[in-house]
Amino acid sequence: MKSIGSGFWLFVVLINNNNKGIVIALKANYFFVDIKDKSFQNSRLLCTCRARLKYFGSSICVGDSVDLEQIDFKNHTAVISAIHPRKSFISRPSVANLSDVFVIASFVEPNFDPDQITRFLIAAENTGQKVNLVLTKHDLISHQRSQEYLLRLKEWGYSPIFTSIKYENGISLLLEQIKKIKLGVFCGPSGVGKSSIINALLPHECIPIGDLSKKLNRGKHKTRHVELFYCSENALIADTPGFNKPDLPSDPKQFTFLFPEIRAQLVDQKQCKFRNCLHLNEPGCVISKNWERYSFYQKFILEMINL
Ligand SMILES: Nc1nc2c(ncn2[C@@H]2O[C@H](COP(=O)(O)OP(=O)(O)OP(=O)(O)O)[C@@H](O)[C@H]2O)c(=O)[nH]1
Ligand SMILES: [Mg+2]
Ligand SMILES: [Zn+2]
Repeated sequence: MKSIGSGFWLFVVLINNNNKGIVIALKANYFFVDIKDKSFQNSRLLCTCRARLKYFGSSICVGDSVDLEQIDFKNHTAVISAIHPRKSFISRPSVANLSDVFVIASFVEPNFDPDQITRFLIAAENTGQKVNLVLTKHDLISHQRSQEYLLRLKEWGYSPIFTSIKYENGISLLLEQIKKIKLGVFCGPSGVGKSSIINALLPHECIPIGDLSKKLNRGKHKTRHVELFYCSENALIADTPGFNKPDLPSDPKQFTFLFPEIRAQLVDQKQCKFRNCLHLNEPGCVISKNWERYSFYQKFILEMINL
């Protein structure tokens, strides 16, 4: 076998010297950044940042790829000196360089709310990255109801994964999927079980989980910060704080592409008469209005136009 030349080792040393890390979490005014140390092991450093370091006006966030200086591996500290260009971004929760969004909803406790979950799906689709749908608390509903949900969500254009941390349903399937990605973001309402799933996926983690407010049938906003966790050497998943109502994108023209039901109808060169058709009541519109979420689509578009 041919031996590896000295040029290769020089190249490896140069890569290791570029002091590039990934932001894992933000707490108070500090950043936790992972960087490969001299033995190529991940080393987590507590970092401050040069004053006023921003990326197109937005602050450093979890998932950002950053350059470090003044690295002190002994005391695990460093200073962030630059932010690398972002390949993708979701603004709420703020995460950079994501490759996948996992919208997490529960069948019950809190009840599946199609309007709310559609808003989460739209925000996820708006990132331009792959969107996955996970429904939790499978143990709390009958098999027959879950099959009805499966058919319904397929009509929405998604192939959901159903999970239960009680019976560990769907957990290994989800883990297999997550191991193949680069950086996935879990987002969804409070109390649906985002942190519980990460604990089930990664038994060495022990993320605090919250109770449900029985009166409101909602979570109590247990997770307060975005944080990345390793699902394999190269796959990261972000746990995020739950919230109730994601904002809609502001441009109605872009909005039409955020529904898989519309995208599926526009294949095979099928086109509406007008290029900027909003698929409301325009003449020559080829989009069928006979699908469950069309009423949400119509309502959201009118909401945007009237803003
Ligand atoms: N029965 C059942 N309960 C679950 C399941 N997954 C989570 N829970 C419960 O749901 C509650 C909320 O779980 P969390 O993991 O804290 O929810 P979260 O989505 O992280 O909530 P926030 O951090 O507030 O956004 C806890 O009481 C969990 O025990 C499940 O699969 N089945
Ligand atoms: Mg949580
Ligand atoms: Zn149309």
